[in-house]
Amino acid sequence: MEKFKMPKDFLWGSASAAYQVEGAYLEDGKGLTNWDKFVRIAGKTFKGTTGDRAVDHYYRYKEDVALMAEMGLKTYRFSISWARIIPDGNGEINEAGLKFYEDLIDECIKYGIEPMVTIYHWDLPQALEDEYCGWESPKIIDDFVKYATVLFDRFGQKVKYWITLNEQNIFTTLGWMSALHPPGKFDDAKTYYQVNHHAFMAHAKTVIEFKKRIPNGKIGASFAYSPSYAINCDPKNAMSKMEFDDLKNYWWMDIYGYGRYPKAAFRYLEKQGFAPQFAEGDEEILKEAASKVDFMGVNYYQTSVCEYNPIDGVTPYATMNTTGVKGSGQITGQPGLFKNPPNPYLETTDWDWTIDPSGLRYGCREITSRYNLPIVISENGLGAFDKKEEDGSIHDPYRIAYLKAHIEELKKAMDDGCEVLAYCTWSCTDLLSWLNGYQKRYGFIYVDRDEESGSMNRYKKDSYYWYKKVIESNGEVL
Ligand code: BGP
Repeated sequence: MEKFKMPKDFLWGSASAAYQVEGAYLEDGKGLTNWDKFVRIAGKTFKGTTGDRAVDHYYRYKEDVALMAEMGLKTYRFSISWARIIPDGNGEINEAGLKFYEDLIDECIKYGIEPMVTIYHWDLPQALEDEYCGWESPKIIDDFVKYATVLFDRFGQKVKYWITLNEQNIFTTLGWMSALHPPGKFDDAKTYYQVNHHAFMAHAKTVIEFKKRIPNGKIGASFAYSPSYAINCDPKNAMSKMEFDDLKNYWWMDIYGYGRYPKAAFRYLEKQGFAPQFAEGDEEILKEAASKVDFMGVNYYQTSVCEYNPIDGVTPYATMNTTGVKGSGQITGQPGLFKNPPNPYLETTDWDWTIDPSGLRYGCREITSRYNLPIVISENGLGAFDKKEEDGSIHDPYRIAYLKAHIEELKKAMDDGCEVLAYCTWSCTDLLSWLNGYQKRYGFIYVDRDEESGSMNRYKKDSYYWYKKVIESNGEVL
């Protein structure tokens, strides 16, 4: 057998999100978003950090894209802020907002970088929150499709790759279960599943609309996938893995891939009184969209260990490590079903995220077996403290080691037969980490700013030069 080689058109990329990089939160007619409001509630983010200025990408996008081009990036995944396009969510279109993204897209294309657009990466026009509680109302479905359609009509000829929703599982879980994201609700399971159903419908109708308008484009959702392992072969722990997968993974991926909820999880929620309500026609729409998606988008950071959790055991509500003090995060779980203890075989980051490169292969294999869909790795990366030396260099061998190990496993997955179209690291420049401030850095490019201020100047880290070689050699030199 010949040694495996990455396909020639493989999309080596990097990803960001509007709120985390752009700044300019009040410029050029942009409406306020749920995040603009949420970060102003005392105690919600690390040291009260906001994305008001973020890393100034709104003004420095040309410099950033030039740096990406020099690195050889084949694709840049970024998100569009709904409130720049339609400031109040469902009213007038703001030409200045469209113009900003058009310029960004053109800048990418100028260098041969394939733009990959995320339609929604968590920043919702606050006006929709005020008008009808945002995702809690089915009204959002048509407003979302309308917004997406504006984007398709304007950018559809230039942008081939589209992602409907970024990590629906995360923004809904943190938004309605643990109050860590807007709208900051706690333990509201009934609303949580209904909110998810609305988000699924918005995704599905958007996919269907997209295919009518841009039949040659590619579209899918990006899911925060945590593949799971049972802690051991005790049958009750094996069962806990099954419960975890149904409720935490397949609940989302089965809708994207099959257009239906996993049966046992749905039954469990029915018994609890939390199952979502369907409107007439929803079932067919979900199925139709699933038959039309082009890929499963995967944001991969870590795997989970599953162990039986007694009914009086740990809950989904626990302290999250947002400070970078190792070991300050707590174990979570679903009473009566599963809990997720640490994996004794694996290291963790300073923010207690498990480092498991082989989990990427494992997850790709699972998706391929279960859904037989191509895969876009839309995020993967290491959040770490970085230090800029006197001479402006940044030595981040830990990030290189992390990415190298993950790419090696990705290649194995592809050699196993998984069709992977793209690999986007999180992130290209340093950026705002939603709850963890600016000290948790992910980029190849260091941005000189901390929680308070900074020059915003860009500096190349060692990993920048390393990824350039990876891309140049199409993954041969790691
Ligand atoms: C994903 C999000 C990204 C990004 C990343 C890193 O969940 O899609 O927006 O933030 O995780 O997470 P964090 O910033 O919490 O370290």
